[in-house]
Amino acid sequence: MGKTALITGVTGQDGSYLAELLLSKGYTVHGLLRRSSSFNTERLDHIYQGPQEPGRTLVLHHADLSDGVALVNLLREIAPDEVYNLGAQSHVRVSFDAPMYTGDVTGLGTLRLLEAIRAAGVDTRIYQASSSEMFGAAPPPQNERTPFHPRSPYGCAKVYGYWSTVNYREAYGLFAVNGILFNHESPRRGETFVTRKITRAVARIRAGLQDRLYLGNLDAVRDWGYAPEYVEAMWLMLQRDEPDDYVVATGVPATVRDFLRAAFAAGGLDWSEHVRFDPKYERPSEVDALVGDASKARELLNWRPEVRWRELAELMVEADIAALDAELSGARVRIDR
Ligand code: NDP
Ligand code: GDR
Repeated sequence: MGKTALITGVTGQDGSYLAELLLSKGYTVHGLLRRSSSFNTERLDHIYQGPQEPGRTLVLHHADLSDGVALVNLLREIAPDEVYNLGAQSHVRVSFDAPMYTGDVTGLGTLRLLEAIRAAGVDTRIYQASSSEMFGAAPPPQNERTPFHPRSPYGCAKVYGYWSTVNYREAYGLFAVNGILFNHESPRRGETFVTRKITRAVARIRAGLQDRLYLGNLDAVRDWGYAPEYVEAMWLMLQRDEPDDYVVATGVPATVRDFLRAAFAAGGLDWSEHVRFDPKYERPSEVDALVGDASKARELLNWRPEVRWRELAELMVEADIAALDAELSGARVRIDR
């Protein structure tokens, strides 16, 4: 019998890649789907299995991280071997506009899930999607021993989730781990995160659908990796004999301007002709530089990233150009890469 996993945030960038990975390993995957007035399963379309399909291995359930009782019921029903908590209000800029909501879903939501595991009495391992945003103002390189200094409501909520996860490990002996992941991107990245905003704009400018791209701070330094490689690290953490916390990063820094230049060049464009500044995209308090030291993950998980930021920019531009071409020619757009 294959294992069973529950993924919160299954409809997001990471959730879709993780679902694919677990299905390829023979898991039955259950995903938490939040109610939306429009379809929100686009990233799962290529692996979707309808409710009438016999013996299906991908099952979606309506629930929400703000609804603790629904989480207990779901855990009782599924009794998963592994839980991956990827659900969150994950946009840093938006967290300044909706701080309470972000605290509730991203912070307290983690505690609700941990408590639901206890209340349901299921024997499960849990992965918590912690973030390099917890380091905030702490200077790079950051590793598992770097003190946290979050700079946004999102970062604060993730610190709460991090320590709740550690606390449930220490207090109740739960196999609970934190993956402290640095920025990771892909053609499935949400359109309002800076990398995807840029690569999508490159495709649209080339096609004559847009001329200007408005951005905020171009000096921020980030450590961008490739999402499909990062979900492998999540899985590896839950296969260890002992629960622990790991930084996952490439260790290679680049500024937003570097990424911008590379992405526009990949599309045969000069970024300075199209990009304009809009203070709307600045944050009240910015995280200047995040560069991870993932030596622990390399040594203990044998995890190594292959794709670096420049190649990432190129592959994302290529994917956005292909998706737009398909859209303009009326073909159904697939996002199965
Ligand atoms: P996305 O924003 O792409 O996905 C977030 C997921 O959370 C979506 O499935 C979303 O559902 C779901 N969600 C939002 N609110 C709720 C709620 N109230 N209840 C249940 N589910 C909810 O994020 P990523 O895939 O990029 O990231 C996955 C996780 O990893 C997040 O927790 C993020 O904070 C964290 N992280 C991400 C990093 C990155 O660089 N990508 C780095 C470090 C940490 P819907 O589709 O309906 O909106
Ligand atoms: P981040 O990612 O805040 O690092 O959080 P994002 O892509 O939003 O910003 C990266 C940097 O780019 C600057 N920036 C802009 N950002 C956006 N979104 N839009 C703009 O127009 C723009 N112009 C400049 C930002 O100021 C910032 O410095 C991501 C999320 O996935 C989190 O959930 C995750 O935890 C962290 O990565 C690690």
